[in-house]
Amino acid sequence: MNKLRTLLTITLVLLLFLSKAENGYNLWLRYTKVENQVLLKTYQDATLNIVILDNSETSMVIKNELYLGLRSLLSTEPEIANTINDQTSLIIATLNSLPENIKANITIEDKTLGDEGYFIFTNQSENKKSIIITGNNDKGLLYGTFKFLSYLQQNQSIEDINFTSIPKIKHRLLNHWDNLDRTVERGYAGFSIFDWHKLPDYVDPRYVDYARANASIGINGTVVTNVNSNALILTPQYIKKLVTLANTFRPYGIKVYLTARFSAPVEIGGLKTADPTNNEVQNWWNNKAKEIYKLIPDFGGFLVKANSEGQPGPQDYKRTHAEGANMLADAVAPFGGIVMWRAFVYSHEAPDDRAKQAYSEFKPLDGKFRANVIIQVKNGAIDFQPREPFHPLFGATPKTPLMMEFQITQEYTGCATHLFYQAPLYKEVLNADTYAKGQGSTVAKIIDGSLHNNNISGIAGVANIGNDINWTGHPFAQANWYAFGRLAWNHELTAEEIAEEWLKMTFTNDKDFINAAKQIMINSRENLVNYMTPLGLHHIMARNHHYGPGPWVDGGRADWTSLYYHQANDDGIGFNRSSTGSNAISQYFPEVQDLYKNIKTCPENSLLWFHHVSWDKKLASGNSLWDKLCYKYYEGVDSVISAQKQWNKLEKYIDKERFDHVSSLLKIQVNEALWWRYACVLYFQQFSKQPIPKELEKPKFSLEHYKNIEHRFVPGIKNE
Ligand code: BDP
Repeated sequence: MNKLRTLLTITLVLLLFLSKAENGYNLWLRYTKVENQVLLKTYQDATLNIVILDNSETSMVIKNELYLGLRSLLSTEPEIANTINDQTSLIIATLNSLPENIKANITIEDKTLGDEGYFIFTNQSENKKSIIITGNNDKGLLYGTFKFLSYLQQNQSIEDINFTSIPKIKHRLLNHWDNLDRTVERGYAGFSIFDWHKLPDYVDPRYVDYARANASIGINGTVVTNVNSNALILTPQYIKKLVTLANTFRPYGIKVYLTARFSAPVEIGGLKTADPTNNEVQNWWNNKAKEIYKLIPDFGGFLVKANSEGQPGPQDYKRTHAEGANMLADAVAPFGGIVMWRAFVYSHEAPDDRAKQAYSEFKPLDGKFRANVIIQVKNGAIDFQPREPFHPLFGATPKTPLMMEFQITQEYTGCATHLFYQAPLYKEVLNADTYAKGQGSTVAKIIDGSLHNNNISGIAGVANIGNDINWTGHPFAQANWYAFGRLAWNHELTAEEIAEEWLKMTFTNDKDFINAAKQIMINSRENLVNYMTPLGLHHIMARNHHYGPGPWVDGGRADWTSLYYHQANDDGIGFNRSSTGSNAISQYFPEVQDLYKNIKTCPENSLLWFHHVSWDKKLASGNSLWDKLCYKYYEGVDSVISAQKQWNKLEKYIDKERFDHVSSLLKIQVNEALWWRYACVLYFQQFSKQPIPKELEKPKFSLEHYKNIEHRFVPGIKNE
C-alpha cells in the first residue's frame, strides 16, 4: 500500500511537471482548464464535496485521478472525504456500499452491470441533488470515474446525467511485441517501456501512466512480451520482475499475461522434448503455472504463437494445435487463467494459397479445445494490410471462441510517419457480415461471444507504444491506441464519435478544429489504401522492414515476395482466389461468396484480392483497370496533399509544439505517398504496357530510381 502511495505521488509530481510542455506525454488525459464559465460553475458545484466509500487500492487510484483531473480542469483543490453528509455532491461507491435511500432510487439490476460495468446518475433526495458513480465493484467505479472526467474534458453537460456502460467483450488486451532487450518488433516509437534490466527494483513512474491511460479506455490486460517469444521470461529471475509490473497494474484493473515459448521445457527446463502428450512436459507446464500464480494470483494466462514463421509448436511432434493449446490450458485452468492460441499459421512448404491455411488448419479443430482456450485471429487472412476482407475463420467455428487481433502499430501502414487513423479499418471488419447464422452475423457478434453464446470473448491490439516522449511516435497514432480501447469496450461506437472524443481531449474543444481534424482522420484510411494498395492489392511493401513500396520484391520464400501477391503479368494483375484459382473464396459462407465471386460484381475495393483482372477490363466506373489503378494512386497522393493543406489552416487552434510535429510528419507522408505512387505505377506499367492517363503528372524519375531507394536501419526489425 505504502509503496503504491509513494509511486502515485511521484507520478503526480512528474505529471504536473510534464504537463507544462505539450509534448504529447499526457495523451488524452491532459485535463486542461474548462474555459466556459457557466460549465465551470456547474462542474465545480458537482465536485465540491466528493465522497469515496471504499478503501481498496483501486479506490486510491480513483482518488488520485479525481484529484489530478479536477485540480487542473476546474482550478480548485477537490475535497475528498469518506463519509456522506448534507453537502456531498458526488458519491463514488459500489452498489453494496451505497446508502439504502440512494439505492432505492436505482432501477438498474446489479447483474446487468457485471464485474466492470458502471452507472452514473443524478440522485434527488429531498432537496439535494448529487451525482452517483456506482458499479458492482471498484473496477466499475474506476471506469465510471474516467467517464465522468471525460464529460468534463469534453465540456459536456452533467445536468441530470444518466449513463450506463458495460463492456461487450471480456478480455480487452494490448499485445506488446516487446523483446527482453527492449527492442520492439514492428515498433516505431522508440524502445520498450518495460525496462527488464532495472526491474523489479526500479519502478518507472511511466508504468503508472501507462496503466492510467489503459484504464481510462477500458483495457484490462496486457501481454508484455513478443509473440516471437523468449523462454527466459519464464525463468524465476524474470517472473520476479513481472511481479512488479503485475502489482503496479493491478489497481488499474489490468492483468498481466505472457507469451509462452512452446519449446521452453527443453530450453530452460532441461527436458529432452516439448511434446504436449509427454507427462514430464505437462508437469513442467503445470509447475510453471503454479510458480507464476503463487506470485501473481491474478495472472491472466498465456498467448502462444506456435508453428508459425519458425516458432516451435506441437506440430514439431506431430501433435495438433488443439493438443498444444489444451496442455497449456490445463496448466492455467486451476487458477482461472486462459490460453490465447494464435491462428496466424502458414507454411511456405504448403503449396496452398497462404490466405487459406489458417482456416484449413483450425476449422477441423472446432470443438476440440478446452473451455479456457480462445483462438486469436488476425482481422484478415494475410497480415494487417491497409485493407483486407475479414478472415474466413470468423463464423466458421461455432464451438470455439475466437478473439480479434488488430495491429495498432503501423507495420504495413506507414510506421509512425503517416497519419493513419485506424478506427475506420477496425469498424469495417467488425461490421462485416459473415452470414454464419444468416444475415446480421457480424464479426463483432462473433468476437463478443453473442452469436454463438461463447463464454469467453476477447480482443487484442498489437501495441504501438514505445518510450518516445509522446508514447506512439506520431501524435495522431495515439488515436489508434485510444480507438482500439474504446471499440474493445463498445464496438458499436462509430469511428467519427471516437475521433471526436479523442480530438477534444487531446487538443481542444473548438468546433472548427474538431470538424476539420476529424475529417483528416476519417479520410486518412482510404487515402493510404489508395496510394499504397488500391483495388484489393496487398503485401507489396519493401522486403523485411515493410517500409515503403516494393512491388518488385522477389526471391527467397515465395509467400514473402510481392510477386506472389500481385501476380502482375502481361495479361493482367491480381490474385485469383475464385473457384478458377485458389478457391479461397469457398472458405466464406455462400452469401459472402456471392458478393465476391463474380469479377463483374465484386466490390472494386477488393477486386484484385479475389480476381486476376485483365488490364483492359472495363470497370463499373467506366475506366479500364489500368486507368483506374493509375487514378487511384494519384487520388491517394492528392488527398494527402489536401489533408496537409487542411492541417496547415489549424495552426491557430493548438500548441505550436504538436502542430509543428504533425506538419513535419505530413511532409514526410506526402513525399512517401509520391514515392509509393510512382514506384507502383511505373512497376505495373511494365506489364500493362499502357501510358499513364495523360491528364496525370508524369513521374519525374525512372523505375530504377525508385528500386534503388534503400532505407537502412528502419526501426522495428533486428538491423544488422
Ligand atoms: C507479421 C510481422 C512479424 C510478426 C508476425 C506475427 O511481420 O514481425 O512476428 O506478423 O504476427 O506481420 O506473428
